[in-house]
Amino acid sequence: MGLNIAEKIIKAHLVGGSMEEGAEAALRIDQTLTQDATGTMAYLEFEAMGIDRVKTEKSLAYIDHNTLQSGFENADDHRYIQSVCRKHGIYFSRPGNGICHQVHLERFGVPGKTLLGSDSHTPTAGGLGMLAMGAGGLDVAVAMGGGAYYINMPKVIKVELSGKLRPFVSAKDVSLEILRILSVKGGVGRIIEWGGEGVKSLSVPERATITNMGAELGATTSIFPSDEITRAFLKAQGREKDYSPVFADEDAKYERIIKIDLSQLKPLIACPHMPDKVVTVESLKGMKVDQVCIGSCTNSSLYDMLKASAIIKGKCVAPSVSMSVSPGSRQVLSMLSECGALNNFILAGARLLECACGPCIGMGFSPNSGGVSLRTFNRNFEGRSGTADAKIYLVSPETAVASAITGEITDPRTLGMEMPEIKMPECFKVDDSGVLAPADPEEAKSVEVLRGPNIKPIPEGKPLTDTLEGELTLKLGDNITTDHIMPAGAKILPYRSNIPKLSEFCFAVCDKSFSQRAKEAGQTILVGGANYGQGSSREHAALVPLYLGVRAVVAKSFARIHAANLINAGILPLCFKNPDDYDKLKQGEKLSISGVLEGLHSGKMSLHSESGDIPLVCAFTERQIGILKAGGLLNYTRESGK
Ligand code: MIC
Ligand code: SF4
Repeated sequence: MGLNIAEKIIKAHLVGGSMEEGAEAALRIDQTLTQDATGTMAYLEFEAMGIDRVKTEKSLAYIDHNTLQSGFENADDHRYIQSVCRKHGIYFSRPGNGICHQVHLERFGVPGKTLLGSDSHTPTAGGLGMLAMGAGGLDVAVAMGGGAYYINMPKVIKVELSGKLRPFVSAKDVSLEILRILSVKGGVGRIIEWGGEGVKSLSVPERATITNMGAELGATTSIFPSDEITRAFLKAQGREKDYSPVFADEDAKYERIIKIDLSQLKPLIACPHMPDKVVTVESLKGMKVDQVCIGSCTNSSLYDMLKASAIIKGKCVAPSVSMSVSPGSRQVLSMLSECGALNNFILAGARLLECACGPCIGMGFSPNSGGVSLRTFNRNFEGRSGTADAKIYLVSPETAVASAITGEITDPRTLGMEMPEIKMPECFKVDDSGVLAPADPEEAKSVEVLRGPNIKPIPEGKPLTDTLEGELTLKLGDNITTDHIMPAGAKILPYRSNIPKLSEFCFAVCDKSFSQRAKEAGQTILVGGANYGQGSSREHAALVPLYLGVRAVVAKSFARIHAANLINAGILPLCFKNPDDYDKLKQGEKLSISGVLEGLHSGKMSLHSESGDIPLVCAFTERQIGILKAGGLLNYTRESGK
């Protein structure tokens, strides 16, 4: 029987486990990436493992999230990461060099290889035909040390594209269309494989926009074939040698095939506060807009910037709108500047931000109170922009610029202009001086790791006991994101390497008193709804609850990366056997879970509540049971030497 793309790459990297559906597969990881907001923790964990030099083909550390530097903390963390990289064999992408996913696509991604990144949008590199997955920092640290990465063998959905996008409709609209079809839960336990005749009309950066937002579907990853278009992109980046074809066999099997005719798509928009609340742009026509942002790892390629620049050329940003542009990389910025396209933004009155995540993670440029902000980004979770009551809408660069010009939500097809033809250069400007190579192994011995005072010890999990007791200090609803659990933003992100300080903000979006109450309770059992922990890969959303005494989370279902992070931290993720039992529990009551040690194996435990006993279920692999019993992956790795 033929194989699909995902199966082919998994098969070539399988070092343990099995490829049978639902079974655990252990994968060899060729490349890793970290960014600074998750990187400090990942490198502290790597150091704690006591390995001298990374064992991957290439590992990179990018500085792109915490770049505001309103105090010493971020700058200290950057220096720490730079020195760790030099010492342990990791390439260091300097602040200003660009957003990790954009730079990785341009300069380092290789078709057919595996990439593990401590950021949920790592699947962006799937646009190149790479099997690229997001994970918590500890999993990435283990992979850097040569350890396998474990996934539950996902089902593979194929999206078959036909036709060609019409003017003013773009790859972002394809991302939004699949979110409309599948929802933010639709990709859980699945890989999304893109194929069909329509892929031939999509460039690598357009494909990357689509694989990037597979993270919002909850998918393990998303992937395109590697074909002549991939070869042309790599050639234009001066690295045709990295090309190899990657494609599915004719008779490959899929769980399901979804068909999308690109020529039928219209400009789409995701409404507050979920990326799957998708409607047509024309249906919101005329709504007043306060802010427009172009950039983020979803839409900051040269192609996106050139399109936006060509539309705004000779026009002005409406007086009521504040518009920002953040090119995705130094390569994009420098090419925009050389060809004059940057000037169109400047003359139009847009504000130029650095090549970094910026407003996407609330690092500056927060909207006004109650403001309507149109962003070419991938997430519009409540409060993420830094303004609690802002309304964030996700759109394509075309829709963003059209709306910036008119001051209201505008379907770009109604601007009354022809879509200008975008000529992509035959060769990108290649200058890798923003990426510093590590010291050679001999020299590395004398490299000193520079630690600032903001770096505090990592909380350690406790070995599991047969009975767990805790107060239900917080009862949460469906689709709780990691931005709810551990908010980000300019004020909080500087404490990513200081868990005690970070803990003050845990769940602050839902309940400001949680942190204090959890500390007072000593031990907590949290209760959540469906898709608990969706969104980012930040392991802080597990480490901080661990620090605050959370021993278990009982929910209707979990998002993949967060469930893995909870296990790695030694916190039990358990599901209701009957989802309706969720309604029986009350915030503030005392809970206990019995039969824990046996239940890890049998998959059954019992939750004792004021309204009686509630059956719980779980399905852990032997390795996960070992991790949980040891009180987390760090303890487990130390104990077992794995
Ligand atoms: C995000 O987009 O939410 C982030 C910030 O990039 C996170 C990582 C983090 O929280 O540091 C992610 O996507 O994993
Ligand atoms: Fe950065 Fe936003 Fe992309 Fe996360 S989603 S990596 S914050 S640009």
